[in-house]
Formats: sequence, structure tokens, C-alpha cells
Amino acid sequence: MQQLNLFPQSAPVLPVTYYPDFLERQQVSELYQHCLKLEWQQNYIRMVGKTMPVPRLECIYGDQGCNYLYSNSVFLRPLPWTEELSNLRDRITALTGYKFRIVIGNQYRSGTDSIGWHADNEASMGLEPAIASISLGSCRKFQIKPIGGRPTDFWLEHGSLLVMHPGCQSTHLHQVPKTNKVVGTRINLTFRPHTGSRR
Ligand SMILES: O=C(O)CCC(=O)C(=O)O
Repeated sequence: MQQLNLFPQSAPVLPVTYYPDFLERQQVSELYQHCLKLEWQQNYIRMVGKTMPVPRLECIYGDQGCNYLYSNSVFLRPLPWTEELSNLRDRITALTGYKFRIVIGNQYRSGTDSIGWHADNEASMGLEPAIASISLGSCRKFQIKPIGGRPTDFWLEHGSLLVMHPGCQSTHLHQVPKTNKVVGTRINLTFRPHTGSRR
């Protein structure tokens, strides 16, 4: 499988690994169809005293009790793993050695859906989490930068896997910016660890 460590001499060293063809063509179409049918919801976030819709749809699946609160505002309670999602989790673990207890889905319906600069550093994931991110559907720009540094752009392709290694969330921020281009639906699945006690 092609693997890009993203450590070429000319580019900044990034604590990520990109696998453009992680999923095979047949598999990726079936998974995309499965993911369209997940329990997507519109969540609301409270920021600077205002409540606003999150600019994308979200869903969460995982181990019972592995609830997830982000930005001190959006509370997600996992639904039980679907067979397709747990199979995918196990494949990523087999490749990377990282273990995951939840998967958070993001559905970007058009170019106006996005996620702003952030690090995934919620305490519920434990120290220095490894996060694995699957992309399905339309290609969107993903940017990552060292805190206070310059961004590097990636185009996350249909069927690809991006692994953010332990430490990445302490030193780097990432985002999927809005775009004026006409783009179709993109689904992103981020597999994450969780410190919840029940297995
Ligand atoms: O959609 C993506 O590729 C990134 C998602 C993300 O940054 C997140 O869920 O924290």
C-alpha cells in the first residue's frame, strides 16, 4: 500500500502519515453508501455567548459510556458500533497498532460546511491520542500547521486514511476550510481512543 510519511526534505516535518489508497474501490463505494445512512445530526455549539449550528452534520458510534464533549459545548453520546465501522476500526488498528473506542463522523454537505482551526485535545481521549481519519466522497482541502507556524495543504481523497500520530494534537492545529468551489458531499470518519472505563 502506498504510504506517504510526509517527511520529504523540502516540506515541514509533520506528525502524520497519509495512505491515499487505504480502501479498495468496491469497498469504498459500499462504505460510503453505509455512511450516508448513519444517524447524522445537526448539533449546536455555544461560542462567545452565542448558540450557533455546527457547520456540518455529525454522528458518533463507539463503546458504551464513551461520551464525548468538545468545545465545552457539544455533547455526543455514542451509538453502538455498526459492523462496517467496527471492521474498519479493526483494519486501521491492524495497520497502525493504534486502538480506538469511538468514531466521530463529519458530513460536509457542500463547500460552506467546514471545520475551523483546532486540535483534538479533549481530555476524554487521554494523553497524546492517535487519531485516524478516513475520507469518503468529494475531495476537500485539509490544512495542518504547527501552532504559530505555516499551514501545509493536503487533498484528502476518496478512500484515503490520514493518521495523526501521538503528539500531533499538542503541537499542531488542523482544519477543513470553506470553499467557493462547487463540491459534493464529503464524509469524514475520525477514529479516536477514549478513557471511558467500560469495554
Ligand atoms: O474532516 C476532516 O478531515 C477533519 C475532521 C476533524 O478535524 C475533526 O473531526 O476534528
